[in-house]
Amino acid sequence: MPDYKRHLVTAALPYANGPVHIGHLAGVYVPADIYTRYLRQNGKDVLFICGSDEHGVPITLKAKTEGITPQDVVDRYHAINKAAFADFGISFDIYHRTSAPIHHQTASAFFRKLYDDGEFLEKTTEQFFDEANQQFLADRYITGTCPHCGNEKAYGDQCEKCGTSLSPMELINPKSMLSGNAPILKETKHWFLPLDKHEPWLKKWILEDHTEWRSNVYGQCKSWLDQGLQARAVSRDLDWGVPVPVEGAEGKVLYVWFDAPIGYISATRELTPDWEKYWKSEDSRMVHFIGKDNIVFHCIIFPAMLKAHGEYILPDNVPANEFLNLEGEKISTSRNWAVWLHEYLEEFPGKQDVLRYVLTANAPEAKDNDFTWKDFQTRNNNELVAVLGNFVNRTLVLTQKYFDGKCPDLNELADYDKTTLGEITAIKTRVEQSLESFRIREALNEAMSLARLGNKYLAETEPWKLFPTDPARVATILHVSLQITANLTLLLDSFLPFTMKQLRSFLNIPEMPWSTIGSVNMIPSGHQLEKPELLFEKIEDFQVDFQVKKLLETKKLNEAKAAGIAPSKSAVSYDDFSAMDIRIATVLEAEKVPKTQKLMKLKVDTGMDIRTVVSGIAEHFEAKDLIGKQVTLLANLEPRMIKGIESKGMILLAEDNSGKLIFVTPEEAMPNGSVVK
Ligand code: B3M
Ligand code: ZN
Repeated sequence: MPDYKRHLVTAALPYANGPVHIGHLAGVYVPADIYTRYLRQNGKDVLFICGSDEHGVPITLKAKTEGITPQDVVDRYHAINKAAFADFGISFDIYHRTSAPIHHQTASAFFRKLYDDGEFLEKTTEQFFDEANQQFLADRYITGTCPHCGNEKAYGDQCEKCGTSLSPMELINPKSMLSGNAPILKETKHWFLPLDKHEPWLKKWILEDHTEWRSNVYGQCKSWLDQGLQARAVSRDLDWGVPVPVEGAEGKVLYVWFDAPIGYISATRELTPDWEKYWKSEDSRMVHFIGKDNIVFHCIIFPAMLKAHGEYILPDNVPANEFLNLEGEKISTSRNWAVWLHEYLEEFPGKQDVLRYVLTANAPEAKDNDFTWKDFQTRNNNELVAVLGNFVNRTLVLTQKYFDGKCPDLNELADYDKTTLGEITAIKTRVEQSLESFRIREALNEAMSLARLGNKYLAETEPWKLFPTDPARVATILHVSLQITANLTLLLDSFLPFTMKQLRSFLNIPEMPWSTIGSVNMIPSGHQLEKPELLFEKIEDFQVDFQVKKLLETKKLNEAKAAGIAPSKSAVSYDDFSAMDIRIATVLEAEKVPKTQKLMKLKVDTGMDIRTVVSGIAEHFEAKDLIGKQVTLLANLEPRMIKGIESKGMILLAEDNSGKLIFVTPEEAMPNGSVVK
């Protein structure tokens, strides 16, 4: 890369409509954090920018289902997600939010400049409108059948099944998410960004000048550009968002995908008065880390906006990851099919680096990948514990044992020692090459190769066998092993920041710059080490079995939900249950209650008494069919007056999800008054 003076690393702004999960971490935040930490290790001037995306229909829909305001929704999830990222060591310089006044102001001014410069088209078009709610139906307010794959639950902006981006008009059988009704068409005015006008330079910029972009990113851009770009609406008829700063635009806000990427700019403004240096000078380099569903917005639409504005730099690279699945299925917030970060931390306290490691080692860089708990356990036990942890622990424990925790002298170097130490620089170069071309999982594998090398070195030199006969040789072996360990703290720092910090404290060494790697004198002879502890511990079968069981329960619950089965109620005490007096009784007489649709008056023999019960079953049964029937009765329910009749007790019925009712009747005739328990 040319020598840039400063770096702007952005990570996609997650919608503040739910908590973040492992898919988010693996797709965007862990790789972005690794890359940024690497730049910082190299002494680069870098800003790492992120925040909550707080506008858009996902937020207002969530508010509506919960009966709270959109601001309540974003306040809640902004706080949760900000904390979750901090807990996992995602080292943002700022985690901002798009509901902040400085963002509204920045986005508004940006729009206004494009408007004043004549960069928009103004068009009146017909849009779907919900008459019952008197509201236009933007984006996710509308669902229908996807014209490409037949998915009946496609949204107005995208089909999540086949990934196609859609416009509401393309949906077959469109329905309002608000009323469930078919919408009508109504005219409304909006502003459009004429992407077709930008197509020629975008083609050159991406297809010719950025052939180094990842093939998934390049390929998606090429397919958009080959199809020909069209003008895109950048405003919506909604009441939540940044108001369109134009006279006569009441009730209209900026499209969320217009304001959200400007969120990177407003966050930088909030962070530093020097923000323009990062955004507006050619010797700054901008990199966007995103998920694959955001490619078009970051590679085509936002660059077109930036270019139209005229003062800003464009991204130099957009490393987009594919998706991470969980145990073979797409991660889904609504189906609760996810590993939530806050839950992970409760169940695996202190093991942030294990998750960072597994998500990086298995990162969905070139294709969708699967996270399984078995793989999580295997990677922890076979790689972190058995390779990295084992090498470091043996080195530190043997140094304590033989040399009182002081780095021993380097005596004569054998060829094997020299080739082993010589490998460090080669590994450093390979890690650099991988990181600089955003092959993060490959970089981790390269960095780990030094731990594997160290492990092999100890296994082959066997210092524990030599000590009685050749302590000078053991001193050299441990000296070499300590230099390898010190180099590991640098190579792995961006991947496993918590563990490497801990390891530095065991080694009693400060943070050092990346350029130190390869030095074989990071720990001088005689340097006093601290008492070590284990860096990693084994993950046992019961721990992963518990996680898998939790997912199976989720699956069962989702199936029940899909089948329309009522959700379970909260637990009651045994005493509450046994307080209910449930009896077998026989119907003696039955008649419909006059002037009602549903009510049936029954006279029943409970064995204890003959009593009247009013039951809402008249639409389901004929009175004459009930005489002589044995039923189950909640006998001690407080009596109630229903249509002037005193009803004592309640007859129990089973109801399926279509509303069909049947009596709960004993399998064989039972004496009236028999207790059900
Ligand atoms: N909030 C979409 C998403 O979370 C969107 C990203 C905005 S980045 C400017 O996938
Ligand atoms: Zn589809």
